[in-house]
Amino acid sequence: MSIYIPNAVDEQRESSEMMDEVKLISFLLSPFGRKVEIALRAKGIAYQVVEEDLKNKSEILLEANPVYKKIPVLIHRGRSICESRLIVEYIDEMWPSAHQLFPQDPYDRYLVRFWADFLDHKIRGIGIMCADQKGEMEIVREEYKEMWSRVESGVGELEKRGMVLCEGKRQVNYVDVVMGSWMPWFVPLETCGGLVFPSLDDCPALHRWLRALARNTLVTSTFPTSTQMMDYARKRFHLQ
Ligand SMILES: N[C@@H](CCC(=O)N[C@@H](CS)C(=O)NCC(=O)O)C(=O)O
Repeated sequence: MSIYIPNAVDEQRESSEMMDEVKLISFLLSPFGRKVEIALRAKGIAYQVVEEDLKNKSEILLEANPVYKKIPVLIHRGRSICESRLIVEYIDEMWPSAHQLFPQDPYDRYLVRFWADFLDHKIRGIGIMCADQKGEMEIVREEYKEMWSRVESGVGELEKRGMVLCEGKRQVNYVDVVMGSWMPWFVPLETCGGLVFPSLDDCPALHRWLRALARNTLVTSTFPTSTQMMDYARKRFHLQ
């Protein structure tokens, strides 16, 4: 179990709502769990992580998420909240006085949800196909390339509307939370899965975005070490 306490707790937010106990059932290498951690840190909320053994699921997890039996699960005020993107929405709405992850405008809200769904579904799907050698690898590699070119075309608009992180900024937005959660997987997808990440020339906006995220300690402080990541990835890709 580990406990995260933000460095600077904003005095205005040091109210009883902020002192509510927040527990997160998670797993260090999970992009879905990481998404919730980035969101909690971005909002400055103290929380406790209960690390789950996914090979031997605990009674706590099975009771907290009887439908999917998956991590992450957020426990707050004695209730469990499941599904990472829904948890992030809950966090943003539950602590409205802290930095807002979602934009206010309905079209902007739609846009960030659209790209968050796209990233989660595509990267997860491609990762599983790659790790479990499902399907023709040449097709999977093409799909990976196509996915990033779609993201490249979407980032431009998100950038213009101020909805993705720029160099030097600390406050992250909803799509940053989602993209940040997947970042530790990009190297293993190349080294273990044989996928090729697009070059700076092919996807300049994507590279700009990732560079800003990689320099943001709020995001990177949730990352596993590269040894932890690679050890896990080798097992997941059946390489040892
Ligand atoms: N859609 C879920 C996906 C969560 C998920 O796939 N969690 C994995 C860990 S990365 C899990 O708990 N796997 C255990 C299992 O499938 O039995 C979310 O966004 O929270």
